[in-house]
Amino acid sequence: MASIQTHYRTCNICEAMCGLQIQYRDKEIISIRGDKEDVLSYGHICPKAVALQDFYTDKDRLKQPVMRTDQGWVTLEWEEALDEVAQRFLYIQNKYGTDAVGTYLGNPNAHKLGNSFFLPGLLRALKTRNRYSASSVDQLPHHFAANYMFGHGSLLPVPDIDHTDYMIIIGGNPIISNGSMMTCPNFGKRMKAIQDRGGNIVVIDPRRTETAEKADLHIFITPGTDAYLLFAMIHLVFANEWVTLRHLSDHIDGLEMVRSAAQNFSPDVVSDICGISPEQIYALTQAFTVAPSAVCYSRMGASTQQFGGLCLWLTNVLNIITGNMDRSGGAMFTQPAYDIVALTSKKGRPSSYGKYHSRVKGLPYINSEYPVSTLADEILTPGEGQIKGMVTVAGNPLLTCPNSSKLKKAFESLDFYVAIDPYINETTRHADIILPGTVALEESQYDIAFHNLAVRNTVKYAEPLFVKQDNQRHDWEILNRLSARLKGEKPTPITPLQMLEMGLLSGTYKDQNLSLAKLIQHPHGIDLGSLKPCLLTRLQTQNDKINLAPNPLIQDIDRLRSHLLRHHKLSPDYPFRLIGRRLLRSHNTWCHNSYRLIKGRNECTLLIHPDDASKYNIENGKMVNVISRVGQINIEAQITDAMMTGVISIPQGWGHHDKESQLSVAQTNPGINMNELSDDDQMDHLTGNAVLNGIPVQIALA
Ligand SMILES: Nc1nc2c(c(=O)[nH]1)N[C@H]1C(S)=C(S)[C@@H](COP(=O)(O)OP(=O)(O)OC[C@H]3O[C@@H](n4cnc5c(=O)[nH]c(N)nc54)[C@H](O)[C@@H]3O)O[C@H]1N2
Ligand SMILES: Nc1nc2c(c(=O)[nH]1)N[C@H]1C(S)=C(S)[C@@H](COP(=O)(O)OP(=O)(O)OC[C@H]3O[C@@H](n4cnc5c(=O)[nH]c(N)nc54)[C@H](O)[C@@H]3O)O[C@H]1N2
Ligand code: SF4
Ligand SMILES: [Mo]
Repeated sequence: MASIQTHYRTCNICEAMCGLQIQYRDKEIISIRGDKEDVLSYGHICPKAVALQDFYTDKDRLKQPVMRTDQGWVTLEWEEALDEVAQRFLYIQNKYGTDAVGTYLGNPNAHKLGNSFFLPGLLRALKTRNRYSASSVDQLPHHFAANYMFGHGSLLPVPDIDHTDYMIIIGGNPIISNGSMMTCPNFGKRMKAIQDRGGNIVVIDPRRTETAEKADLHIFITPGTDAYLLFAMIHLVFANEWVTLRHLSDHIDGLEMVRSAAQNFSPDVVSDICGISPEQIYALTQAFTVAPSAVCYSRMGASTQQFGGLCLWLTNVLNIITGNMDRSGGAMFTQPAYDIVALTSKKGRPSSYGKYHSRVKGLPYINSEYPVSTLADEILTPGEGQIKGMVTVAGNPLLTCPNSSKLKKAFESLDFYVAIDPYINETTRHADIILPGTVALEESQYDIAFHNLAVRNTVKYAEPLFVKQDNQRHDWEILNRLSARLKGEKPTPITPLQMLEMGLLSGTYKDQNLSLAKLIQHPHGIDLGSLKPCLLTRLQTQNDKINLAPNPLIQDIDRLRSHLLRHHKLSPDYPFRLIGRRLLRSHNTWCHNSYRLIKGRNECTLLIHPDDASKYNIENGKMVNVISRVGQINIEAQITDAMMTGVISIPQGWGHHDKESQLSVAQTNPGINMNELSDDDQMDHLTGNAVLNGIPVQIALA
C-alpha cells in the first residue's frame, strides 16, 4: 500500500485564504486540517474546508461536456462541444449583433487563478457590452467608491485588524463569513486580540449576529439607513473640530464640499430613521475619534442596499477625516506580490464608468459591466440588442440574483445558453451545453484577488494535489480554446503559471525573486510583513490626490435627502423589511451537495422577533408565508430576540427544489430561495447594485 503523504495548499472556498494541511494516500484524502505554520491563518479552518474532498469525489460532478437533448443529457467530445458553442455564438452575433450574446461571471471565478487570467480573453472575443457578474449583487459599491476616490476600482482599503484599537463593523458578520473585502482567517481570534489589548469592537446590524454577540457593543439599525448614520458621524467630526488628516492633508481634494454636505445630517435629523438615539451616535463618534487608532468597516449589509454607493464612500470619508486612513490600526492598503492595481493601471485614462447605458432601463455601465438586476429585462425585451445567447461561468444566477422567477423565465427563452460549470444545477440545467472544468484539488492555487485584500502581506502558491484525468479540462483551458475559436485564432500558448510568475517577478518584491520554484519551497507561504502606509505611492488618480467629494456621489445625496422625507411612512402593504444571513457550513449556492455540510437540523429558517411573531400568531417551527412585490415563499419560523422588531431574516443561497437539476445531496435538504422575494426594480440607483437587504415584505401564518 502507498504511504500517507502531506500536501499544503490554501482553501479557496471563501475569501479567508486558510492554509490547509492535507494528508492523502494515492487518490484518497485521509484528513484536511488547518496548517499551523501557514503565515496568514496560523492553523485556522472552518468546517467547509473539509468538504473540498467531497467536491473532488462528487458523483454528480461533470467531467466531460454534455448537451441537453429531448432524450436527456448526452456526452460530447471536447472538440465537438467547443466547435458547436463557437458556431452557435457566432451565428447569433452575425444575425442579431454582437450584444446579442450576454455573459454572467459568478463568484468562484475570483477564487480560481486560471479564470482570473483567461476570462478577459473570452470577453474580448465576444466583444459584447452585455456583461454581467455577481459583483452587482455584492461589492460593486466598494469598487465604485474606490474608483472615484483613489482612481482604481481595486485600490480597496482593508481594516488593519491586527493593530487597531477600535473597529466599527457595519453590515458584516465576519465570525460566520470569515471576512469579505477583508481576507482575515480566524477573525474570531483576531477580534479577541483587539479586546485583549484593551480595544473595542462595535457591530451595527439589524440582527444581533454571531459577531455582535462577541463584540463590545451592538447597535440595531433600521435596514438601509446606514448612509444617514455615517453622515451624522461625519457631521459630528466636523462640528466638533475633530478632523485630523495627518500625512494625507496635502493630498486631499473636496474636504469643504463634504463638510457642507454633512451639515444637513445632524444626529437629530437621522436618529428616527436609523432607530438610533442622537446620544448614542455622539458617543459612538466620540469613541471612534479618541481611540488611538480606529477603523470603520462596511460590508454586505451596507453594500447591497439602496444607498450602497453612498455607504461605502462615507465609510472611506469617515476613516480619512479622523486620520485613520493609510495608518497602522486604521484602514490600510495592501502591497500584494501580484499587484492587480499596478498591472491594470489606467492612470490618466478615462474609466468605463457610465460609458454606455443599458438598453431597457438606461442603467450605467460600471466596472465594465451592467447591473445583473437588469439581465432579465435585456433577455426578455424584444428589439435590437436583445440578448439571445448567454454564457455563464461559475455562476448560479437563478438562485443568487433578484427576482428569480423572472430570471428563470428569461433563461427559458434563450436561443442558446452555455454554462462553464461542473454541475447541473438550478441555472445550468437550462443550458444547451455544459462545459465542466476541474475543481480546486486538481488545480494550481494562487489567490490573485484576495492577497490584494488581506490583513497582512503574504504570498503563497500550491501545485495541484491530484493530476486531472486526460478527458478533463481546466476552466482556463476551456476559456482559452473557446476564445480562440470565436476569434478564429490559435489558443494562446501562455499558461496562467507563466502569467503569474511574470507578475511576481516584476512586482513590488522583485528583489526577493518570488519565482514559483521559490514559492514551492515555502509551502506555508512567505510572510511579507504587516500592512504599511503606502497609499501615496499607490494612488491612481490623475492629480495624485484623494478625491473626497466625487461628483456622482455628491449628486446622489439629493436622493438620500428626498428619501428621508418620505421614509417614515412604511407602505402598509409591506410592513416588514427582509434581510439575508450567511450560515457557517454553507457557501452561497454551491456547497450544499456535500453531505457533511448539510446534514443535521434545517438552518434555512425565518428569524423573527417575539413581539412580531405574537402579533401574527406565529410560533416556533410554524410555516410563514412571506410576500414581496415580486414573489412569495413559505418558510419555517424561528423566534428570536436577536432580530430587530419589524425586520426578518432568511439565509441566502438556498432553494434546490428544481427536479431537473442533478444535485442529489442538496435536493435532500433544499431550503428556500430568498431571491424569489428580492426585487429586480429595487437597486442602488447610483451603482446599479442590487438591493438584497431591507426588502419590503408582508408576512402571514401559512
Ligand atoms: N438574497 C441574496 N442574494 C445574494 C446574496 C445575499 O447575501 N443575499 N449574496 C450575493 C453574493 S455576495 C454573491 S458573491 C453571489 C454569488 O452568486 P453566484 O456567483 O451566481 O453563485 P455561487 O453560488 O457562488 O455560484 C456558484 C456556481 O459556480 C459553480 N462552480 C463551483 N465551483 C466551480 C469551479 O471550480 N468552476 C466553475 N466553472 N464553476 C464552479 C457552481 O456549480 C455554481 O453554479 O450571490 C449573491 N446573492
Ligand atoms: N459561511 C459563509 N461564509 C461566506 C459566504 C457564505 O455564503 N457562507 N459567502 C461569502 C461571500 S460571497 C461574501 S460576499 C461574504 C459576505 O460577508 P459578510 O458581509 O460578512 O456577510 P453577511 O452575512 O452577508 O453580512 C451582512 C450583514 O449585514 C446585516 N445587514 C442587513 N441589512 C443591513 C443594513 O441595512 N444595515 C446594516 N448595518 N446591516 C445590515 C445582516 O444582518 C448581516 O449580518 O461572505 C463570504 N463568506
Ligand atoms: S474560512 Fe473560508 S478559506 Fe478558511 S477554511 Fe473556511 S471556507 Fe476555507
Ligand atoms: Mo460575495
